[in-house]
Amino acid sequence: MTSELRHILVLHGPNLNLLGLREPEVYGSTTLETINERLHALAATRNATLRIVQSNHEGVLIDALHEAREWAHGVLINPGALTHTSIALRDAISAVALPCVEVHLSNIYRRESFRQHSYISGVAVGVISGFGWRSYMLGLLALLDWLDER
Ligand code: CA2
Repeated sequence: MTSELRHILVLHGPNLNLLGLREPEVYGSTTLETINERLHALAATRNATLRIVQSNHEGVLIDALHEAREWAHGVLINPGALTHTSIALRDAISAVALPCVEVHLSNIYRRESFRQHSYISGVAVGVISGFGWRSYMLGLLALLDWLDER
């Protein structure tokens, strides 16, 4: 069965541009560019297209979400540290009312207590945390399956 064509916004939050270049013991040695290539390849197998935005600025991520109302079917997001701080990002996800899957490279529940609360999870369809770069692949598959069932 061929799925309907889907358009997905992928958002990477602050500092994720440094992936693979710093702290590989925490976040792995795979670069963001490689993750993006793998996401595009996976999306192509599922009749999905991706627009990918990385920003170190909360407002840029929020603007991308607002614009996505016009074209996207869903959102895959690693909010980075904004996960633990940003009510504005949570409100934007809630306002655009697009299904959103939250992903994290690390298992945030095994880390410092300040990382163990997410403002985003309460407005996400689901959360995948702790599988390194594979969290993104699992998250994309979960989002596309979720959309297929609706
Ligand atoms: O595990 C994740 O994916 C995080 O969202 C990553 C965030 C962190 O603040 C969250 O608690 C969990 C940090 C992203 C920063 O990425 C870096 C990559 C390389 C070097 C330094 C930071």
